Amino acid sequence: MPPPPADRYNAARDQYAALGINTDQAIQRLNETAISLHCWQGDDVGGFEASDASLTGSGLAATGNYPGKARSLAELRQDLEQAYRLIPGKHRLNLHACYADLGGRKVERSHYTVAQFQSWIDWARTQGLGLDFNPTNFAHPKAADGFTLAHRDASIRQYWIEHGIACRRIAAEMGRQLGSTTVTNFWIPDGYKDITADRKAPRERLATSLDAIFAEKLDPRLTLDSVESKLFGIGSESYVVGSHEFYLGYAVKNQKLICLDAGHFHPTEGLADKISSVLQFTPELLLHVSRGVRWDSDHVVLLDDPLRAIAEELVRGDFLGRTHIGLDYFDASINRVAAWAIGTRNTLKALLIALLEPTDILRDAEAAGDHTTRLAMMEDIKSLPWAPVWAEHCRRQNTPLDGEWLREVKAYETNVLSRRA
Ligand code: RNT
Ligand code: ZN
Repeated sequence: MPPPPADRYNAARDQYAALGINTDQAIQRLNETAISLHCWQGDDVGGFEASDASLTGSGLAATGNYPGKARSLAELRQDLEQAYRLIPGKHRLNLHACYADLGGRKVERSHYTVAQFQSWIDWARTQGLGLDFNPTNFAHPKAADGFTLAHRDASIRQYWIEHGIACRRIAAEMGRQLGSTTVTNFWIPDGYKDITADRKAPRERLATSLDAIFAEKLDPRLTLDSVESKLFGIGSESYVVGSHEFYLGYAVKNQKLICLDAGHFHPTEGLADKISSVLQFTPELLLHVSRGVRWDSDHVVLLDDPLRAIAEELVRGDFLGRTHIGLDYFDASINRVAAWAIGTRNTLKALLIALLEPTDILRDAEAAGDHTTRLAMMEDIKSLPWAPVWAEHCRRQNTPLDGEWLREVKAYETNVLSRRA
């Protein structure tokens, strides 16, 4: 018979205590850390505007045809409620503008107001969730050629500028009504498939468009703006207007948040190493926790070394208070509720492991120039018993343990998802 869970937690607590780590404090700190779940995992980045526009031209592709995808706002909310039941702690929802509640009417994205998002705000309040927000500069006739804010046609730029302005106002109202700051993240697909003759002019146009969007001063307690770079996309392999250098410069100059997406860099480039650099010069940071695989930047997040390194940096640098953690991936080949649960639980596990790290031992070795001890201890720390602490956290939050939550997903699939023809 294995020891009962409480004994396993107590043994782990004592082992960590001997290293100067208080497991109850780590659980407490983890519980104060919100993850923003991305609504778009629930329906393969579709949204419910009932337009014919597809993801073509956006560089985004959700592959797979696993049954049961949400076909309406009501179904998406139902699936989210199920996902949140599988995740310990209170978290957030990250909405894209294409999830507007249009009530069957046609409203231009440039004319969206809080009216199209009031049902989301009301629902979020009942669920105790904060909201984050994103303008949707894709899946739209005016984005069909893959250019939006950097378009050479001023009228198309103007449309997307107005959409951006509208989204910031909506976000501020979300933040006000829910009493929780909404991060508004700007990502655009603009770029070229092949070798580009003029790399300068589109970047000049993007900077001017962003300046127009951000001209209105909004209360930072209600909404914060972030800008997200990308190395390349499908169809923008050779040139992306909003590169890392572009947005890092823009964010530093204008004191915006930079959004670092783990799938948006060269494959051997780690996001973890960027955190302590950008936070020297930007007020706060948004993370899109994701996993790149070859040319795809959006696989389900695993408890792998890159994720653990990100969490270690956030904790070691005391950056959690200045970092907004969002998820960004979409997999249509597996149960979509499970995809949310797997990625979010892994992100929380990585944070817990980092919160349980006896960092002082590593820093002392480093300061003494004893790099042998630093490396040896880092490796030994990997065997410390974080799993019983995670189980204790799940128990305290009344959330299913590892080995349990999947049964709930399977039951939900049988009772709900499989009935969606
Ligand atoms: C695209 C960016 C962006 C999107 C979402 C849907 O490469 O990562 O964050 O995934 O806006
Ligand atoms: Zn992203």
